[in-house]
Amino acid sequence: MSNISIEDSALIIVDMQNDFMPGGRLEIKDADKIIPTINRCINKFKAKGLKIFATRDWHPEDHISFKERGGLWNRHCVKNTKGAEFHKDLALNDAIIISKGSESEKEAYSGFEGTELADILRSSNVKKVFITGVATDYCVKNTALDALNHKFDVYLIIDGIKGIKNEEEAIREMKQKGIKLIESRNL
Ligand code: VGL
Ligand code: ZN
Repeated sequence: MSNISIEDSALIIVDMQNDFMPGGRLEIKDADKIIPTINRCINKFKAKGLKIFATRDWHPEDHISFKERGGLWNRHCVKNTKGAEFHKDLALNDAIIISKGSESEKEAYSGFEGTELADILRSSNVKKVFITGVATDYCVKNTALDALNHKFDVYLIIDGIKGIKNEEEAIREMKQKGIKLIESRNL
């Protein structure tokens, strides 16, 4: 595949937080291994003066997605805790941070849910979004599908994502719905 133009694009890095990394409260196997790839993507976007967004799960202590509230997950990414911080090796510096899932009673797997992400992208004249991060089968998928709903052209950077358990199926679904797959080396 030839390199594609990223002039009207933004990079969205999903939930690269300590609790989702090996040793974290909701660890995803090998989630830290995609960091060098993501950092290379950051450099490419930065070199072109393009916007970089980093979403983060930013939950209150009693979030509805936690097991003690009948949800699916161990308590994770509680705002202002170490577990909610971005992995230290991620070269985020001037990324725009988008916090989600910060209301106790609302699930928010997508970076577009209850945030200003769509407005900022639109006012920056972004047409294409490139998505990396975790988890492929939850927040990455929901963010990517929401980006499609908001009429952006959506690319999934396939060597820059990691899933919890249904990664293949999630990728198939995204592809079938119109999301394009790209390798970071073709950026
Ligand atoms: C996520 C489970 C719970 C994710 C967030 O970032 O994919 N997964 N909260
Ligand atoms: Zn969460």
